Amino acid sequence: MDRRSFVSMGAIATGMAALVKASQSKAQSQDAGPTSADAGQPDASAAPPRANEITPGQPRVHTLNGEALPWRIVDGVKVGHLVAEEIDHEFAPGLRARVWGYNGRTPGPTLEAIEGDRLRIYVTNRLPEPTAVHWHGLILPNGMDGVAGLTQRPIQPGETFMYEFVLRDPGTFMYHPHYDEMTQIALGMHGMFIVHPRRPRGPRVDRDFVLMTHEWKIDAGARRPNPNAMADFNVLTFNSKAFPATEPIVCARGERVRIRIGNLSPMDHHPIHLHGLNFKITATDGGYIPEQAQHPATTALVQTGSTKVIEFVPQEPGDWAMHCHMTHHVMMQMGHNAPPMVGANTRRLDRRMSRVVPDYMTMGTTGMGGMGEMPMPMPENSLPMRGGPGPFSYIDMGGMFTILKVRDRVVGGERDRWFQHPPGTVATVADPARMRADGIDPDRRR
Ligand SMILES: [Cu+2]
Repeated sequence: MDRRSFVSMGAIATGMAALVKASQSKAQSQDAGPTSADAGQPDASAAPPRANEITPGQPRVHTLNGEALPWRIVDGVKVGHLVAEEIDHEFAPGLRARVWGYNGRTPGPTLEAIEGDRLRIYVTNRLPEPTAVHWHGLILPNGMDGVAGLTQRPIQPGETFMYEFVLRDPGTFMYHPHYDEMTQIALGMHGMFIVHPRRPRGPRVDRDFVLMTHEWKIDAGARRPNPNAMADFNVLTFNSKAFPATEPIVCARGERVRIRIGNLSPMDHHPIHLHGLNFKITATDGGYIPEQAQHPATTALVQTGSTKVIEFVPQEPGDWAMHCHMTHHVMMQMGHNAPPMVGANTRRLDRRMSRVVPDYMTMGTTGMGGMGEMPMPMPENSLPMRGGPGPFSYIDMGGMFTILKVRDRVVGGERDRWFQHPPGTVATVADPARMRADGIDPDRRR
């Protein structure tokens, strides 16, 4: 390890209380939920859908930390407008960056429509370079496929293109640029595209969530992500938010819940793991999986360039973790490049360093667990290594992490409340007398 690494670790070690405090106070109040837009008209041939249903029995999707694109109905056509533009985005309190997105957000608004609908989507390019929009997974006329150079000419800055097509197949799709993909997708241009079946398919669900995974390289203090990164992504997000800014998923036990997970990360697949239940993968961006072919799982591998739809009926109430199982994907900016310090004896170094840097302490010699909550100064515009406040202590996962809140009943306000554990159901420190009674030696060393 070189001297600069020590000094930078030392600088980290002297006091980031302000940032931790800010993220704690704002953690649960970020983004007061999606503003679900009126996404069009129901199937006229069926019984009318109820409030918040898009077809009878099918709830509108809930884009966590996001929203749906509003449609205007013109002569039976659903007309929408996407504006590709640079925006100022907050990943979590303490970290903002200039990114690229659609309609002021990343991911862009969720497109939600019904099988058989005719869509007319205007795309205005307010970027400094050309773009094009590809409708990932949809089968449509070749000239509407949005591949610059191959199926259309690029949309120049300032131009507006019109895409028009009929939604042949229901499913969970995505949209993203197909021009300078490396830059534009890395900078946040992507969105989910949900096509509901006109007639119900499979068991009806009570809740239907939309979640786009992504990875970014944002050097501490930088104003923009680095779109040229190929490795060392250091900000991992659900719907472009890092925990604790990720909106929790709230549902009641016994409800059937669907989560549609997409991945347009530049380089990585994300094994998304859920605690407290098992689920079945019911569909991909290629269509529905026949029920006989669905198998139970607790982790869904969402490859880059794909969607996975999972469905489950939670039975056990609680606050359950939902996260990418790649351990670096629940870390934040500071963790990945830290020198390996576990087991190092740094007393002499600490003594010498403290002569020049008061309160100096080398970090990480007993592991990295406590580093996210350390009161340390951070470079401006950066996030701690990971994590956020929890009901028992600091939660030392951040990034691609959120909480599934399963309740007996959903009455409102659950997203801001921690689970109340029934007495006697929380793991805690063992009583030595009880250990002895159970034949366990409390003084055992090895
Ligand atoms: Cu991941």
